[in-house]
Amino acid sequence: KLICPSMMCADFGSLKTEVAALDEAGADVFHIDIMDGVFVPNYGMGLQDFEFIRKATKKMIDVHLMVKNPADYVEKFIDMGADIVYFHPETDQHPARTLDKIKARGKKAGIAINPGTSIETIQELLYLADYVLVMTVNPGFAGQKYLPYVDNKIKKLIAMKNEYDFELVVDGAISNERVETLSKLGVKGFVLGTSALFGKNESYKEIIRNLKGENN
Ligand code: S6P
Ligand code: MG
Repeated sequence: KLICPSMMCADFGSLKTEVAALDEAGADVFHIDIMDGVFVPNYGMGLQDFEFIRKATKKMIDVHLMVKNPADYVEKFIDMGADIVYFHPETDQHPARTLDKIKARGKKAGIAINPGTSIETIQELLYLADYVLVMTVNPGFAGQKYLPYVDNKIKKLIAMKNEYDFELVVDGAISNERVETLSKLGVKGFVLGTSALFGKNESYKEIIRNLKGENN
């Protein structure tokens, strides 16, 4: 099970302490949302935030590019220390080429699939992707409602993941209960924001310990 804190939900007034606490609590991958105000109607974190977090932890960092023409930026994020790069195939003229470009740099390549994007439109890319990030909300904002119709797509992708050789990660309104049920079904990673991790009374350590259970 990979626990991936969505850092746009962290308390930016004490970002260093937040990163250290999550790191120590057993977070596996720090999830950085980058938005351009065009592909999604919002602005996410910036390069400075990414750099700051990269310096503050040795854990893996993934960058979730919600931007048009992501190929222009993948090298930049890899140079800055991203371990996994996700982009939305519909934002890129040549998504297959961009996936190869990320892998050629020795990093993990991921595609992010919007709730309204069907598997058929990205199926060939599954051969090239190391990770598939299934959006369970429309991208752009934290604190939204889970879209239950995506469950069907998650199940289909779980059935395909061995043949195509990718791991599944879910992003959007992921609660404790959903980590539990989806993990049993075969989802590997969980991007956690306001639904399960941030702004709670329990410590990150307690939350992550409970989420991971005894065995993993
Ligand atoms: C949304 C972004 C996500 C959110 C995360 C927040 O566009 O890609 O990573 O930050 O989903 O989690 P929650 O539990 O507040 O929906
Ligand atoms: Mg995200």
